[in-house]
Amino acid sequence: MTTDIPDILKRADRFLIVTHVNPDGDALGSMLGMHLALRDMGKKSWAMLKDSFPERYAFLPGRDSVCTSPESLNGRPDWIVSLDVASEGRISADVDLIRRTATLINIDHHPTNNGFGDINLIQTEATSTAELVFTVLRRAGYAPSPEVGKCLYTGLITDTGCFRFAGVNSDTLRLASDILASGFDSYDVTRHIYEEYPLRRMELERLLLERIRILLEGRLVMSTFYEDDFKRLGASVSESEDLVNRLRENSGVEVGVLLTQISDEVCRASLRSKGRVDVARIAATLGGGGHKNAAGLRSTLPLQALQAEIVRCVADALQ
Ligand SMILES: [Mn+2]
Repeated sequence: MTTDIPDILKRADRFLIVTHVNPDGDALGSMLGMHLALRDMGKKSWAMLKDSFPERYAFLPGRDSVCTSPESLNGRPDWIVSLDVASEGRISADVDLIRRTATLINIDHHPTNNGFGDINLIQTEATSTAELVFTVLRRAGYAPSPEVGKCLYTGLITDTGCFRFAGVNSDTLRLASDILASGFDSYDVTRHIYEEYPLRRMELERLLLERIRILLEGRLVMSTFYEDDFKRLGASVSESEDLVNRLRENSGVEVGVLLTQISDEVCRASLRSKGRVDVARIAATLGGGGHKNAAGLRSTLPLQALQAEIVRCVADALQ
């Protein structure tokens, strides 16, 4: 069996495309970009997502063709393509049954990815999984439609903070240029992502700033959301997705941490750094993962205990 991914995309048929729980722009853009491209190539392709599709990315082409459960697939995939997923348990789809007969291709850029696929393409230098999707599609002889371009561009700009985050280099911009050449309006993408927030997001931002705690002599900034905030504002946790970046914007701050109490039992923490602190390592010690400058975790520790653990880890890392 060949393990050359472009060759498989070219020759094989019947693909199921999946991504990670709590999907972000790279997850959704990569999934839909791959899915629509395979359909353009005349393949049978399904995209499956158990999470509800975030409103912020509802403009993405192909969103209406996303299935939510294996029962709704009208056929059996031979291949599962997992995109932007760091570990198998984080796939947002019930793939266990399909996995028994299908081959799993794992395409990702998280350094914590353990290579859980039967075939793995893990490139940690890539700033987004969307770039890897674009590259394998191009090697398979596919030139992106404007719809596919839009999806992949979404992944690229959201994972790089519009080309702002660490790791952006000439390859990133070259790929962005090639993706834009597919012929869609780039402002149509950025406007939907950054200038169409519901007003309730501003309320979330107000709470975020009201509750900041400046710790470790200004090198760590934390804030907290509670389950009740989302209920009261009619917002979803995913709408607070990138507010954590606000916490590391000030001079002297090395790490920003946003804690979210999702339920009585589960807290989520998003960690961002902008220098020497490797937050992926901190997240990993608490059961999560991610990148050096952006990581996350879910924990069953009580909020106060989780917060204390994180402060201790950041203090250690700053030593
Ligand atoms: Mn990503």
